[in-house]
Amino acid sequence: MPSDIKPQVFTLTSLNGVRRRQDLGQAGVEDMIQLSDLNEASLLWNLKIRYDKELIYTYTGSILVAVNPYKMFDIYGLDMVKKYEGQILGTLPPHLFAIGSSAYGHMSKDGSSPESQVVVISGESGSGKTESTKLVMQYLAAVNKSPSNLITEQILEASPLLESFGNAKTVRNDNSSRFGKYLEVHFKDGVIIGAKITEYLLEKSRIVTQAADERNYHVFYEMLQGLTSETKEKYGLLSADKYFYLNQGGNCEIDGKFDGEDFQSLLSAMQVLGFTSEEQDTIFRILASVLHLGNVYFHRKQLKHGQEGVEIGSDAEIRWTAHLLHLSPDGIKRALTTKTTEARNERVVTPLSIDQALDARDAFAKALYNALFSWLVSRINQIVCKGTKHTAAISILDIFGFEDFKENSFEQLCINYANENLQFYFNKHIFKLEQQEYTKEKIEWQTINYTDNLPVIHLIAKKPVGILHLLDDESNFPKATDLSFLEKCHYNHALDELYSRPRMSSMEFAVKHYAGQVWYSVDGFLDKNRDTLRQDVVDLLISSKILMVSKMFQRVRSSHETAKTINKANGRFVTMKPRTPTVAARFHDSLQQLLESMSKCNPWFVRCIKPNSDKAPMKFDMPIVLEQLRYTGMLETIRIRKMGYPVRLRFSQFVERFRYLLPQRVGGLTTRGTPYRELCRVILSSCCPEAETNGDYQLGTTKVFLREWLERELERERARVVRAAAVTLQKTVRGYL
Ligand code: AOV
Ligand code: MG
Repeated sequence: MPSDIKPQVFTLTSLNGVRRRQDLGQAGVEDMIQLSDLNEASLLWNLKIRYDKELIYTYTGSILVAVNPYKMFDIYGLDMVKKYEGQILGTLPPHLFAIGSSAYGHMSKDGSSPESQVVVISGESGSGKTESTKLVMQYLAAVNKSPSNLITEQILEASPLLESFGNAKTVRNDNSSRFGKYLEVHFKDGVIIGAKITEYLLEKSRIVTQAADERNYHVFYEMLQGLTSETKEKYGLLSADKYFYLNQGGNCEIDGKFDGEDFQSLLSAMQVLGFTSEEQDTIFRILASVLHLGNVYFHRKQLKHGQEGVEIGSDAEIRWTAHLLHLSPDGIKRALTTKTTEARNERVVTPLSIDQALDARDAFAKALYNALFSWLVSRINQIVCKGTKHTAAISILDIFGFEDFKENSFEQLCINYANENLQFYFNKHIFKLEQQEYTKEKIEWQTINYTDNLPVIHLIAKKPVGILHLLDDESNFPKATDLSFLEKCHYNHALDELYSRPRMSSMEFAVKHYAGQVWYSVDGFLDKNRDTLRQDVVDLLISSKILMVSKMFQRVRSSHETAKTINKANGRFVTMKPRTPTVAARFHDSLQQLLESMSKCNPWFVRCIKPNSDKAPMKFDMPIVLEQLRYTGMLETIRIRKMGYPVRLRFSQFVERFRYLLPQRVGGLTTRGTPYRELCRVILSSCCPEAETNGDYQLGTTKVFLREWLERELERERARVVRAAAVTLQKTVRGYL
């Protein structure tokens, strides 16, 4: 729970009062739109009753609410896959597999062209997004009847592999995703034929620093536990506590995680994905080099002309890095102690101060790890993204959840900004588009209000003075500092009630996010956003005799070069100074692209809830859950799903799908020539006469609007009629034979 959110005054008497009004039974209600008393207490109480009965899933219409049990239940086996396969959502108890099954069913609905689906999984850090993503993927893999199992196996193995490299222990979550992931699973004729992974903003600072009680990326610890002593010797490796980049959190182990065993799983994942032994060797060489670099230290050194420089205190680490990456040791030394720049075709070498040298060392290590991570993602894509054209896709979005630490930096601002966008996407689908459609189609409707978070998105990213734009302006201005950036923020947003400045003169600002207020410390914002990698360092790494390393940095160089702009001025081409886009600009663009691809899909929402802040199994902390229900707008969501008409079909589409339910003659007329709108009414009133009196559907100007239960009823009836017709046909055919 965000630290600034005070536990609400919350008494059980109010809960008991609710219980007396509506009897929720032994196991609560499966779908919260069945709650007759719509208030916070009743939905909280319902989730609690269910959670205590180990029922972690609950519906709000077709939206799945999942409360993290922090304990594995035996509910994800093949028997469950079979049980949920092909079932209409809501027929069986709420489950993640029902979401998988519905997404699959909607993608390949017969009679219509396949439509891509997206499963959007949201929730704060530690609420269960990554676990849910893997379970949905497992479901899709299990029902998919692919002729080759290898590709599905490879897609499945890609998740734990990327987790090793992109997840780490934080104080919120022992397996926290430090990158965002959009997994697109490609289908052709209902069968998995490939996949594509897009990654978003791996947290780089973790490679060189970790807060107390946190760790670096899992893979380092797994490698050190799992490699044989001979192999470790080959890479010059010791135990984790010996490395500065691994021991800053104070504890190199995680309760209940077995790094050595996980290393074996990592190796077998690489095997399944078909990584060659050279590739594996290079991966370990890079990881080992990062660790060696982290132990490099410097001494101050007096140079000629009174200049101050540094010399390296630990030659052994330099030699190991050079040996492992096939680089020149002098080249590495030069890169860590001096800076080479080119001005008017002249090379200028400047000595670094001790702080600059430490920064250069860290930048080197971060560049290596980050390039390795990008390489991994593109290598996996090369393997699983086959050339065959797919007809539709089911995508699963699993990003880093909203977070608020004791100290928050640039990374948290980006993470929380991504979550704001996700919340906006949810609101847009559930409230905005929905109600716009009602108005457009002129159906009777009383507007339901919700908290629109667009003002926060504007505060962070709107041109020209959104916080990230001010940051970009300052980043492109050599004399700017973190303080000048902060002053610009204070100046431009002083009157915005979503923005706060500190009472003392600390280097902070706060943003009131949808999920609570977060204070950001601006120290390091400019450097992190510029994220410049010196050209001489890139050149050095390109000179590596290991082709894979050299190629990784050729890619880095070419991404810098594409950023060069050529301007036509006075009839002449002028090459502008290359300007690499900042981290914020790239992240913003990639988020826009993500939202753009998601907008082409039919969405399914999973709202993960974190039940306590102690990572403790089966502990349901009421104020913590209530806070999440509040900020995700759960009450309003239930209200709109209860009163609204989330299912809508064009009249013709509806008649096409449910024509089997049409009585032969309509009021003495044949169906031919009757308008589609009228046919819809006939089908609905003959099938579900009570639906009309209850207002469970409405006919708009071009579409029919249904409550979810009614669609379910119609689908069931349709399946029954189709089945009966098939049986009759079979009998007739047999009669002829
Ligand atoms: P997150 O993805 O939402 O956080 P995870 O999916 O990593 O959260 O879940 C955190 C931990 O909760 C897992 O490591 C499991 O121990 C446990 N857990 C989650 N879902 C289940 C489940 N369905 N059954 C059993 N245990 C579960 V972050 O990535 O930090 O935002 O950036
Ligand atoms: Mg995660």
